[in-house]
Amino acid sequence: MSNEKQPAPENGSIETYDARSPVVLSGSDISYFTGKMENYFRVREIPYELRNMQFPRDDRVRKREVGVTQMPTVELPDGRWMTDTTKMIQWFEAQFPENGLLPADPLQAFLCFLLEDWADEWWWRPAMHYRWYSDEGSRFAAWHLAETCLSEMLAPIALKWRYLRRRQRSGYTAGDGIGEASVAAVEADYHRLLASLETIFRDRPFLLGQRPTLADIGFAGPFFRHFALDPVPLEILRRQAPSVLEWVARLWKTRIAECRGTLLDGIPEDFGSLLDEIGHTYLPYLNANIAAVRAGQKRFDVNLGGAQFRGARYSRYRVWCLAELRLHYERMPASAQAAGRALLERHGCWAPLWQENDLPLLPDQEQGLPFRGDTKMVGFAE
Ligand SMILES: N[C@@H](CCC(=O)N[C@@H](CS)C(=O)NCC(=O)O)C(=O)O
Repeated sequence: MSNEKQPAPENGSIETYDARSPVVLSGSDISYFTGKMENYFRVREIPYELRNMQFPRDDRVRKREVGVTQMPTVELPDGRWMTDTTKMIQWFEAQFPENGLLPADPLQAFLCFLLEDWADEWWWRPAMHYRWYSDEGSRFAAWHLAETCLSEMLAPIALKWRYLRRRQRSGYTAGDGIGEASVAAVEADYHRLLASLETIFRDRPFLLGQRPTLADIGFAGPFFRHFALDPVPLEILRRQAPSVLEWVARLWKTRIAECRGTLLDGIPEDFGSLLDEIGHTYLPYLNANIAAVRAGQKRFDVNLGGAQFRGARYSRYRVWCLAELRLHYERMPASAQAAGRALLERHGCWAPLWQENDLPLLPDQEQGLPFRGDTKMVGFAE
C-alpha cells in the first residue's frame, strides 16, 4: 500500500498544474488525515506519491519544515512544505478553481466547512476509540504502524507494538476523556451517525447530491482509514449502513472532472439530524474547550449529551477552528447569513456558535497555514 505512485491525469484536466510532478504526501497509509488528503487528491486528480513517515527521524524534519509534528505533510515540487489538511485543501482549491469542491451556493459552502470541521475534530475521538480500545483493533493498527512507520527503530516488534498502544491510549482515548463512563456514549454516537448517513446515501450518491463536495472529503477522514478499515467499526458499518460503506468506495473512485451530476437546491431536510448532533455535542464541547484554554486548564471535564468526559485534553487548535467557522459564516452575503441563522437556530447550533466572547487565540495563531502551523490538534506529544 505504501509508496504508491498515482498516475498523472491523462486529460490535463488541471491546466495550471504540472501533472508530471507529483506532490509528496507523507503520513501513514492507515492515518485519518492522510486518508482524507488522499481522497481529496484523487477526486481532484492531483498526482501524488504516498510515503509512510519514519519515526523519530521525520518528527525532527516536520518540526523544522512546518513547525508542528503532525501528519500528513505535503511537499510541493518546488520544495515548499505544507501542513494541515483543512488549509492545504483550501490552498489547492484556490490554485485550481475549475471543478472545485465548494458549492457555489454560499450556505451550502458554509455547511461544507461546518461538516468538514465536525468530521475532523469530533469524529477523531470515536475513531481513536474504536482503533485503540479493543485488543482486536489495537493489535491490527499497532502492528501495521510498527512495521511501516517504526521500521527504522531498533527494537523488537512486540515492544514497538506495546509502545504505540500505550501512546495512543494515553494521548487520544482513555487519556483524552474516554473513561468507562463515556465508552457507551461514544459508541452510541457512532451508531447514530451511521443511521443519519445511511438515510442520506440511500437517497443520493454524495452528501449534497450527485457530485462530491468538501463535506464528503471531510468525512473521508473518519471513514476511509478508520471506520471502514478497523475491524470493530467496519463490522458495524457493514451490517448497519451498507450504503455508507458503498459511499466510501464511491468517493475513492470518483474523479470530479468526470462528474456530470449536479448538487441539490438548498439544504436537504435530512441534514437536520447531523446539525442537531453538532448543536447538541460538538459546539458545546468546543465551548468547554475554549473555557479550559482561557483558564489555562490543560485537562477539563465536560458533560456532553448525557455522557461525562473526565480529563479531556485542551486543544488550542480547536479554539482556532471555532474562529474559522465564525469567519466562514461572516463571509456569506447577508441573505445567506439570514437563511443560515434560521437553519442553525432550528437545530440548536446558533447560540453555541457565538456563546464565547474574546476567543483565547495566540497572537497570529495559525496564520502561517498551510505552510507553517503553531499548534497541534491535541498537543500531548510536544
Ligand atoms: N489539523 C491537522 C490534524 C493532523 C493530525 O492530527 N494528524 C494526526 C495523525 S492522523 C497526527 O499527526 N497526530 C500527531 C500525534 O499523534 O502526535 C490536519 O488537518 O492535518
